[in-house]
Amino acid sequence: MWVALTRPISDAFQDCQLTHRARERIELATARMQHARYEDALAQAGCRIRRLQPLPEMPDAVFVEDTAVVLDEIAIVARPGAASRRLEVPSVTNAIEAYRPTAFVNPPGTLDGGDVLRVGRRLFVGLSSRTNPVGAEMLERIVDPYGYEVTHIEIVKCLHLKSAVTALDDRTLLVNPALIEPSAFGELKVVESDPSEAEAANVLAINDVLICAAQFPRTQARLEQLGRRVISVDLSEITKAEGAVTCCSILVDDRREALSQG
Ligand code: CIR
Repeated sequence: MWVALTRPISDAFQDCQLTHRARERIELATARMQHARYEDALAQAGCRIRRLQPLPEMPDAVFVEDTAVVLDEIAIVARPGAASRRLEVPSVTNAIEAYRPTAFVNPPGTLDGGDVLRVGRRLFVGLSSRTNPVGAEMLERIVDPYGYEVTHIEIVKCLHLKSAVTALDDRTLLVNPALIEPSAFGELKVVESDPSEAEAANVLAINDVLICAAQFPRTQARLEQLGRRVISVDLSEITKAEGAVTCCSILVDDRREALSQG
């Protein structure tokens, strides 16, 4: 059973960090409604939702993805590159300790979970304005005993690696070639997002479903033409905070439930 860790949108959401977007007024009630629909989509895709405590004073706390990377064997507690986001981490650590042994990215390392893309046994790590080489190397050392192949990729045109590329499955990526060079991914199959949709390469694959942001219908149509089942969620207010589909959850394969059910 997949557990999706989520966190309610903060009262201070309007004061979120922005790097590649201009600030726009965020309609908080609408953002919260969109977040609720996002949780519904995760549930429809087969996840059990586990909500973390609200952090009303932490503007970006809804973007839980950046605070931890959960693998089958271990969870890596991140150290967000934006100092304003570091107080989001302790409550996530407490939650994931119930599911996995944990290891930490420590100073001077910084790492945002949005910069870590798992594709089967490979991890692609974005070196971005949030993730520094020390943080990426710390992650690499932590996962080395488990046999993950780690590739570092320089990110300059967008916030995170996963702003530019996400996995559709263990062999196929959705890539925005305007943000990242598809050849960086070697032999993996690449589907390109529609060129008119700059933020469309971030989708969340869970079970046999892709959760996509409704603002990007052309990319969604491409995925549907490939026979993929898509659940589309309007995230227009959340996008104003430079968030996307993967950012709002941490997915944990909860094998304890499988074991307890025999
Ligand atoms: C930030 O700049 O940290 C937030 N406003 C957006 C974080 C989005 N997270 C993600 O893409 N993983």
